[in-house]
Amino acid sequence: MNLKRAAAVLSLAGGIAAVTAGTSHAQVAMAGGCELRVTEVRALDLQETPTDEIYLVVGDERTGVRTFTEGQTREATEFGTSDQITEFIGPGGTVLVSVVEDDPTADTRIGAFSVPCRAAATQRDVAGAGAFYRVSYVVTQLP
Ligand SMILES: [Ca+2]
Ligand SMILES: [Ca+2]
Repeated sequence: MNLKRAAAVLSLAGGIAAVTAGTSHAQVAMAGGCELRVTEVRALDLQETPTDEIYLVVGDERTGVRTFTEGQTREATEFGTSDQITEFIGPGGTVLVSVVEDDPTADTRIGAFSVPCRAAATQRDVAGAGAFYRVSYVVTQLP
């Protein structure tokens, strides 16, 4: 095989690979990754009385602290900036969301859950240290 022909074959192979990837919806969706946005936090059972001081850790971002009374629901936007409550999830990756109760000395970690790169609008229960929280979130697949 001469070089010119080899180049033509390689080019053809590359073209086929590109078309194959283009027709596979799953691969295209994976390629862009996902955006996770926390939307709402609800206190079903407090860790302390009369209020909890709660912050979230979304990926590598920590939000501000907000107080909760039992049964209270807060929009995630109340916790801080858009950057603090959204996080990029790499293709095939996951992002950890933690619910933490703020204390003067050592904070109380109520629990955490892992969010995969898969389109969803759902909620997860986070229970621990005598407390019970419900976190709602949306995962959007990026183009
Ligand atoms: Ca506290
Ligand atoms: Ca505590």
